[in-house]
Amino acid sequence: MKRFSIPILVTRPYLPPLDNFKHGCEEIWNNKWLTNNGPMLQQFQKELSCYLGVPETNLALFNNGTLALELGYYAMGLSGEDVITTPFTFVATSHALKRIGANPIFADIDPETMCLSPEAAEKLIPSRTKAIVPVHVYGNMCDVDGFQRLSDKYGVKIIYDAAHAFGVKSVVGFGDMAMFSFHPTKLFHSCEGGLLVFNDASIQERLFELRNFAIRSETECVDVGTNAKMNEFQALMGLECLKNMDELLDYRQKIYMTYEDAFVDCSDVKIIPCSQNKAYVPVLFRNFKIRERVYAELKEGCNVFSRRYFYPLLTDFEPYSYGRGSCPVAEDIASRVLTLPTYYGLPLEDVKAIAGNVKEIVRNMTHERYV
Ligand code: T4K
Repeated sequence: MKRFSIPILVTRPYLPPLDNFKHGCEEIWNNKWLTNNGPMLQQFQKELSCYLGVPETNLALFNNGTLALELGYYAMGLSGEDVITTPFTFVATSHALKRIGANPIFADIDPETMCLSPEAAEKLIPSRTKAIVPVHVYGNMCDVDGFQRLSDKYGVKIIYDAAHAFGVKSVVGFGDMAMFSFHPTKLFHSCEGGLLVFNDASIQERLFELRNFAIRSETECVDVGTNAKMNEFQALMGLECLKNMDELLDYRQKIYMTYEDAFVDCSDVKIIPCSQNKAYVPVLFRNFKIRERVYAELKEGCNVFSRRYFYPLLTDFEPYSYGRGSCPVAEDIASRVLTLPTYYGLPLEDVKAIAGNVKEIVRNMTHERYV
């Protein structure tokens, strides 16, 4: 097995050429404008509008994805309401609901896409359900038609947590709202950041107010808003990363294909099909014991830091106190999944070696009759 001399982390952020960033900093210096809707932020919003093909009136930027979600939920009137979501996601999806006083209700996932299943969600729609929050997990697109059908039938709002899906152009425009995270662990980032895209342009003003304490004018504060403003350095980082989006996507594709080729002859490691952006490389093992052993041996023996995204399930976390057995598919997947390192610049030779290590660990376990 190959032991790497420096740790291989599950992800590393892309960093644009330093000179470009410095050049942008000079502009910020000249402007003497650091945050509060500055020129870099406005430029970033413009470029995102072009990139996504969404009018500028239907976008709002925030200092991170979690606050973007929180304010998006709030602006959609979800406080105090029941909202159906998936347990197979990062805690931010449901924390943001809890923080505005909404009540997350967890439904099971689809075993192919790993996204919330519309059929499972429909079974839980009681009269009080106001919205559904599906997550495009790993960038895989949810059954958007299925959710649209639920929206039409029951009048529920659909808000997509698209934190992983920037670069998957086909997800844009579905539901009432979608949130993209620009955290550095994502394939595209702005140091920290979040973007809301929404159908109803009339809520943009409300979101702009909410991210700035809900201050409307020098003498008016109209709600309990917060500080969720993206600053100028974040916007600059976003602008510089956006210039390289095609290359970033291309490289992820190459990494994914390298893993795929490596696992083609290994029935004990199933690589999960992922959509265009290849934001993650999730693989499934036969059972929990194998997954845990691979995770530990990669770390201790190979200096490779994979992650168990998303284990434990949200339903296992203290603030949610949800019984086991309510989402059997999600419970099964969470116990067997592992996400392998992928990021711009990770040498393909290293990818082959990581895959080789995974296969060897699994093979050794099989020989030990450990499983
Ligand atoms: N919804 C979903 C479905 C999400 O997945 C997320 C975030 C959100 C909402 C909320 O969006 P944000 O508020 O974050 O914009 C990470 C990220 O912190 C989190 O953004 C992400 N999802 C989640 C899936 O993963 P951790 O706790 O795994 O991060 P951490 O610090 O362990 O970093 C992972 C690896 O990346 C480490 O090996 C170190 C490396 N790393 C990290 C950073 C920040 C670097 O090399 N450089 C860096 O700057 O949560």
